[in-house]
Amino acid sequence: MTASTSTAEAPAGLLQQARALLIRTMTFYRDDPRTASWLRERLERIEAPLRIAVTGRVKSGKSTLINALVGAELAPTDAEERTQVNTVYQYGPEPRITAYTPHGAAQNVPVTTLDPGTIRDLQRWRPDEISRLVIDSPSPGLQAITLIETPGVSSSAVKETGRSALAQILSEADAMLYLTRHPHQTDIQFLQSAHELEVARRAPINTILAFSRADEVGSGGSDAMPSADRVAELYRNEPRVRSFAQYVLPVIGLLGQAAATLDADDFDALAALARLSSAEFENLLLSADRFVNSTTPETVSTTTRQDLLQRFGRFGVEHAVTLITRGAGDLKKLRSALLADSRLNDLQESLHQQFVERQEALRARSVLMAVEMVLRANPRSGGRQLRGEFERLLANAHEWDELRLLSALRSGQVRLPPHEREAAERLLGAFGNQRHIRLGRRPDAPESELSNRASDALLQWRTLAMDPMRDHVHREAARTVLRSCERLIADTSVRDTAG
Ligand SMILES: Nc1nc2c(ncn2[C@@H]2O[C@H](COP(=O)(O)OP(=O)(O)O)[C@@H](O)[C@H]2O)c(=O)[nH]1
Ligand SMILES: [Mg+2]
Repeated sequence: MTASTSTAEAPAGLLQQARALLIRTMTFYRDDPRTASWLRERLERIEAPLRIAVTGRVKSGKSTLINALVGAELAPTDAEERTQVNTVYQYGPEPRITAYTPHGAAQNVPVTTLDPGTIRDLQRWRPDEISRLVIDSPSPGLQAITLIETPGVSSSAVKETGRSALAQILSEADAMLYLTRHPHQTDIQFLQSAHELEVARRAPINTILAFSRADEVGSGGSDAMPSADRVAELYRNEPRVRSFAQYVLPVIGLLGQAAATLDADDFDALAALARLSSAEFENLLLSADRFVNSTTPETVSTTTRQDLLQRFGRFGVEHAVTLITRGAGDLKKLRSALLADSRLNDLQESLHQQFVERQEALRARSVLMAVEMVLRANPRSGGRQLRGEFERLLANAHEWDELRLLSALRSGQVRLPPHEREAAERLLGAFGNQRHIRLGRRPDAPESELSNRASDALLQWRTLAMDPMRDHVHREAARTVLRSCERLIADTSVRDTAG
């Protein structure tokens, strides 16, 4: 080992090794152009924004939530849509739509602006004509992540895993946001099938489960959200869900979409509605027709009403008006209240914590998954060495164990006394990946201080890992922290020999 391989950021090691293995696999299959170019595409993706698949059954609210996350109304949210087309929303300086056939031929669809109507028309093509749409949008919400809307999960799609368009697109995503209104057998089976590959089983670190349309829980209304929170808490502790999803939370995509697309005209219209008496307002909301065609208040036109109802939904209009009457007196205040109530803020934060901050480990996972798929689909004599390297990397992917343990500590699946838990989280990299942060020291701490601290931690966690009073799960957890300590010490030895 040389000094240049010593880095303070542990996960870089795994990604670099995975990348090197991908390149060797590419070389091994160089006389098979299809496989080689498929692998080259995966290699290039390492530098592109993280790819997150938004999945769930039909009408689970995928398109609506995508709009909320992007901050613009792009995805068509037709209640009746049953598209089989995968739609990729990615950052691009100019609006652009590219349509792909199942054979990979690309066609540019000329557009100057993006709107859900155009995308909807393209999604209606037959799957043998268009299998994928790639939408380039200059929305800032897409700079760090690419969002992929998959066709709705159905029980037949679950049975066809391995061949279906859905399985295909999932194998291309680094992480998954799975939406469900009420977890159903189909959801669980689907999540199970998505974890079929060896890599996926070894690294169940890439799934967030969202209870979507949470305003509709129970009888709906003001107690919907507390109920949704309780349901999420229940599922957070459900072992079957836990083994696939690292994080569970409720979300109201419709309110999030409203918040993300709210403008000054919307605010003025909603403020005018908020000035009505509560009896008048309730009367308006009795039906969509009444709301749209009414002339009270006169300042709000039919088109505006239609537009509000379409983007906010009945619940969204009512909620926004309530927020204004309770003091959300300007556009900014209303937007932030809607963001908070929709839980879009919480979702953004968990996407950031669980996915963006862990992207090296997730990308390593995707790269190894690609290698595994190729080795499985095109077995060849002479591939044994690659297979061996693959197995070794998998066995030593300590970064994934760290992430799994962190999620388990956060969810309460593994419980440690508070002081131990904090120490474990720090050593595992929860507060930052750099060596001095993991060791709880300042950036300018001398090497001797860091190595002493690492040795102390090592001794402490070795004792805990062998403590006969602890059960298997807790000794296993302590062993994972112990491995992290060993790596923090190993770093020192590299630096010592180099210096
Ligand atoms: N009440 C409510 N309705 C929602 C919410 N999210 C989506 N919807 C509605 O549910 C229907 C399906 O939404 P869509 O986003 O198209 O679902 P998809 O089929 O999963 O893409 C649409 O009519 C949406 O307006 C939500 O959070 N609350
Ligand atoms: Mg949709």
